[in-house]
Amino acid sequence: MASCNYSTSSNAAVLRLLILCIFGSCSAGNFFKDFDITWGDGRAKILDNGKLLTLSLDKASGSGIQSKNEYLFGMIDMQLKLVPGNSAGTVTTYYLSSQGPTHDEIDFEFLGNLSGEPYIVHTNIYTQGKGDKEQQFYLWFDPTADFHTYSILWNPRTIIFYVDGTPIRVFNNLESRGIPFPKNQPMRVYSSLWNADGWATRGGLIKTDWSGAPFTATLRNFKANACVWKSGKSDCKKSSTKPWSSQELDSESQERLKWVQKNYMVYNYCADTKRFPQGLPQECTFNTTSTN
Ligand SMILES: *[C@@H]1O[C@H](CO)[C@@H](O)[C@H](O)[C@H]1NC(C)=O
Ligand SMILES: CC(=O)N[C@H]1CO[C@H](CO)[C@@H](O)[C@@H]1O
Repeated sequence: MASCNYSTSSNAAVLRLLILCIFGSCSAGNFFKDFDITWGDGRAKILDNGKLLTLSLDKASGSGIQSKNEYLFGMIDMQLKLVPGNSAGTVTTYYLSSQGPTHDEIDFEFLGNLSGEPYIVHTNIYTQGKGDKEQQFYLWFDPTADFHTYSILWNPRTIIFYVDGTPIRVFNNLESRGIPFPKNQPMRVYSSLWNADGWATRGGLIKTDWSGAPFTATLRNFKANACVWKSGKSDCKKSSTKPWSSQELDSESQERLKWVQKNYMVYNYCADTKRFPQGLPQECTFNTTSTN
């Protein structure tokens, strides 16, 4: 990230950030600096000098934010602590998206559940306006008990979804085989909490229990090791290679990915032959672990 203009009142905090920035790890996200609250009429709140952000949902409305910057490629991290207790019917989102009818999008959506029942992490990728590439996972921990890091690696070769550094999904660039890949449209980072009880929990069978409202999800430590798109161009120099810009899965990560896909995958569009009676989408013929 290019600059560090924190609007905090504490001199000590400013000094600490300045030192962090000078030594090259200017990564302490500040929601005042990095995000705009875009909807929800006061239901999204930035707290603790910009270190925390809460999204809330009640019967009248949810809430949402979007990043001030647009990015074209990067490693984007956010820590989230999801709606605790009975979160059935609620959806917390964290995603990248460009705009318009042929937009690109890389989605994490967290589908709530009854108390003690597992959340589902729903992922999808849109290229040029077309999605239909859902994969869903359970988590190997309770995502409401603490913060966990959800990351999107996006470079010209691949998109990798990570949970606490463990890859859960890979979508490789297969343009050479005629499959579109998001790589020309800069995207913003979005997050929101909204009611989706028409489909979210057990396919819509379980409705939101509004007696538990307001529902709250908390975000912190946004980090964009990313190329910022400004006035029609990227602030990353072609020649400078960032670690994430060519990152792919090493063999250890591939093993982790296989472990997740074997033990925690709930749904894979590439296995849904009923949904695609004319044949699975083309990218599914290349495998979803190593090559896709
Ligand atoms: C909610 O819990 C039920 C029962 O364990 C499970 O079948 C479902 O996949 C869980 N998650 C969602 C989002 O429905
Ligand atoms: C995760 C995944 O989609 N794996 C598939 C890889 O390809 C083999 C053979 O086509 C499938 O059986 C797996 O399901």
